[in-house]
Amino acid sequence: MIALAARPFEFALAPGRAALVVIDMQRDFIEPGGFGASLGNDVGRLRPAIAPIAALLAAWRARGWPVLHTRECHRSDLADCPPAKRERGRPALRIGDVGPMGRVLIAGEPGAEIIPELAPARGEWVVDKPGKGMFCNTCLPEGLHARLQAAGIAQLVFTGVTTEVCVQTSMREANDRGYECLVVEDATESYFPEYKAAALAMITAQGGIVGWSAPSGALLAALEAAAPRR
Ligand code: TIU
Repeated sequence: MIALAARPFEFALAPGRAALVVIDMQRDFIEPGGFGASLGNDVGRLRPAIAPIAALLAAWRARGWPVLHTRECHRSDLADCPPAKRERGRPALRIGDVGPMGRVLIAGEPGAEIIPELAPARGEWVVDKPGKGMFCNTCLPEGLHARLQAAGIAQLVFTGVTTEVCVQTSMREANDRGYECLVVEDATESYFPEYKAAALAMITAQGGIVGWSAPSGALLAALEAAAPRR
């Protein structure tokens, strides 16, 4: 176990059994003209998470540890997109409409791709999810939980966007399935700094009711000290 100073108290990271989870670092959320922008958001606010996530990806890859990327996206026929989700917020562009990066939030379109800075490497898991949470109707028929269990993964280290929407939803789903969850404070961002702060506070409140949090610097330093690169 690797001891990591975290909130609300120390996190014991299990080498090789902790997957790095990168939530929805897609062009549709981070670049102008995509889904995030269509909801009226300032997409530039998410960019500070990119460099810390890249550093964590390098650390996980150097040790041969599991990495899982998610993408929020839908089938081209929208069969997996509830009408209530498509209409929500009266966006300028709805899911499935044609925008500057192709059809908004549709699998295979340029906007649904992960940004090039954080492109998945060969062998890494890429999970397409129709909802905000990573366990909702993913990796069917057996489901994501069964696949993670089969791979011996017991802990999930969360990064990505946005903190209070897809990161927090996925972390809560994972916590209820028995995973020990850590969110990396500077490797996640929100369009709303106050919602990011509130999400991190509510995750770690009550003795870590949903999980732990720590900055990437502390995590990377703990790994360097305790787990040599391959
Ligand atoms: N709108 C917003 O903050 N987030 C999402 O719709 N999806 C994710 O968080 N990935």
